[in-house]
Amino acid sequence: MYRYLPIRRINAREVLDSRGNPTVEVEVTVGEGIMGLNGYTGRAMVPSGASTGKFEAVELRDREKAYQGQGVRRAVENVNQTLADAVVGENALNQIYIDRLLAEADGTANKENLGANALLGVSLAVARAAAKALRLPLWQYLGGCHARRLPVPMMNILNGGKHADNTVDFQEFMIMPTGAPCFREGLRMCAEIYHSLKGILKEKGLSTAVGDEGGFAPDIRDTREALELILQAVEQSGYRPGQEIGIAMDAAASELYHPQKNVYSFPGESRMAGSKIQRDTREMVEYYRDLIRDFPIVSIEDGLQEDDWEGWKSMTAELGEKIQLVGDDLFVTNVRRLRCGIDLSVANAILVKVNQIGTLSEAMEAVETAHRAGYRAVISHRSGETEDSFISDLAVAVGAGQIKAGAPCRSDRNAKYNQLLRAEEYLGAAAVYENPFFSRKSPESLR
Ligand code: 2PG
Ligand code: MG
Repeated sequence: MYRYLPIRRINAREVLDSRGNPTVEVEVTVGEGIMGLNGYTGRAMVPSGASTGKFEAVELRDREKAYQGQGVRRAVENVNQTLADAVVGENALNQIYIDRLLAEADGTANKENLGANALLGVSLAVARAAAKALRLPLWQYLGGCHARRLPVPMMNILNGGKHADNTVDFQEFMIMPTGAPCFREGLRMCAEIYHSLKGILKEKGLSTAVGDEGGFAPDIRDTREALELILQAVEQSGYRPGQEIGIAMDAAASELYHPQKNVYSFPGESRMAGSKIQRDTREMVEYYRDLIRDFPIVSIEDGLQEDDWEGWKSMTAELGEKIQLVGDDLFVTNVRRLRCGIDLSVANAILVKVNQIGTLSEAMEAVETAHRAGYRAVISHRSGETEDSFISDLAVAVGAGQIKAGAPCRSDRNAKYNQLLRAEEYLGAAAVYENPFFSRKSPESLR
């Protein structure tokens, strides 16, 4: 029988994220009985990026004195008033319709009116409340009875770029336990490698301070040195690079790009070398080609900047058969931009960040669109996170097969991994964990 689970009450508040910045937390109560009796409350917290793509949905900040302008009181008010008016009384089980109502209440394409942070808090909390009312784990509610795939972690153990104050120019260096037999073992391998890396850095007299996502942030020469240190850590932990552990990078190239000169600058590498180092688009692609030749790299995210469709096209033609090319700032979890990329044969995977688009349904639609075109989807955290582990449930629900959730350090990151441990245990023998690159086909060959 068709079931109607009305949203009874919505309440938002300002809380703190992992960087000490305010963010939106929303509680949604649903229930068929008289409010407070048969009610179920779902809660969600909104993450926040530092290297944000310019096409992302807008995060509303107060720009007042409190929190040096970073307050989200207006977004909180928008939840408590406008968005509550829009969805209270509506059926929480109809997530797509709820999300549409939220987007309509905002009325803009990029959610700048009420704020994507306001909309997302409600959208996620509605799903949580619905799952609770049905007494289902969130991943099972979102993904149904066939959801069973645990993602391979894309674990960032060395930080640079906008996420740290060191000389590493690329933002993230990640390990992927592609050869692990299950998620739990993969997580263990990554944590061991993380600790080995710490020992190696210490031994070399390098800093073991961490960046925003918990990865180490030493002052080292360049990308090659970062990759060598990681390989050393992998081997010291007793694992074979390339077989059990693959390497992924997020260049976050939009942050390095200078539109006036049409080049990518490498300020850290320049500082260490004592001379100015920059690369144009062609040189960037050649740089990646050489790195892929010399290191077991399986995935590069945002290798070029967010506006360079032509550059991306030739990078994909050159490297797309060899490795995964992930569009983050390029696609911003936006189906319109993703479709454009698919038409142009640009990239072969999308990074999915729920707050880049502002509602759960739109993020799920992005995954669906990617999969239908033979693209992969990587579910991702933001550099500013909270204890909310929604993305872990989402990764299992959509069978993404990959999750980017930072280092095994700091509870905001481990909350994601710990939730996946629970999901794997709950699934038992039904759980699936596989190398996502095992049956890799280029987008062309799939069309
Ligand atoms: C990225 C993300 C997450 P941020 O670029 O992929 O790692 O960083 O949240 O700062 O955009
Ligand atoms: Mg990125």
